Amino acid sequence: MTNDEFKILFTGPMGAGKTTAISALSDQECISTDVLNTDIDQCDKAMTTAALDYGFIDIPGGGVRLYGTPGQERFRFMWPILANNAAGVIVLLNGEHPDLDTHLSVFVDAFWEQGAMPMVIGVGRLASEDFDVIERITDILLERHISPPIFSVDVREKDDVLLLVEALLCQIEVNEMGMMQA
Ligand SMILES: Nc1nc2c(ncn2[C@@H]2O[C@H](COP(=O)(O)OP(=O)(O)OP(=O)(O)O)[C@@H](O)[C@H]2O)c(=O)[nH]1
Ligand SMILES: [Mg+2]
Repeated sequence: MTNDEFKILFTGPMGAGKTTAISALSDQECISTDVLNTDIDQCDKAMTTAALDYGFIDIPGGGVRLYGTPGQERFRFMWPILANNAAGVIVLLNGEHPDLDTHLSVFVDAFWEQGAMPMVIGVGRLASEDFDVIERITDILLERHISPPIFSVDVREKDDVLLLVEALLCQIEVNEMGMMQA
């Protein structure tokens, strides 16, 4: 990786839209490891990521490497492997899911344990006036003394995913400037 290349990670539960988000945004053909979904009880969709997703965004003088994790906890061993050298993490959630609060806790805690890296939360499938869910997420995070930016997004929309990445890159840059001054 050059100095102007960042690796960032998309994580979150099954069906939150990690694979969709990376393919919406990538400037190169994505690498996907989706296989037939045998966890229909967890999420009713045809395919699921068994190992990782990979995409790449070109930026002047460098690029952003986009990695996606599997969502199932049984593939959790992949999370720290993929988090290695990541500059930050985007946690995607399904705002309609009944286990939203548990998903938030599981994924935020898992990646915070890797070292307090810059984080952004993207919540999908929210009605535009659904501020209660965002407030609840904010409260759960404040209990952990963290306050990452939280956005309502449609992962199928490139601009929404780009907003998440830009918010994360801003945090990464601020962190790097802080480290240079220290
Ligand atoms: N109708 C609707 N579909 C959505 C919305 N957001 C995401 N989706 C769909 O939800 C699905 C998400 O699937 P994936 O991208 O495979 O999710 P994932 O997070 O990679 O899931 P795993 O790899 O199984 O962990 C896709 O079919 C998206 O098109 C939304 O706001 N509305
Ligand atoms: Mg996937």
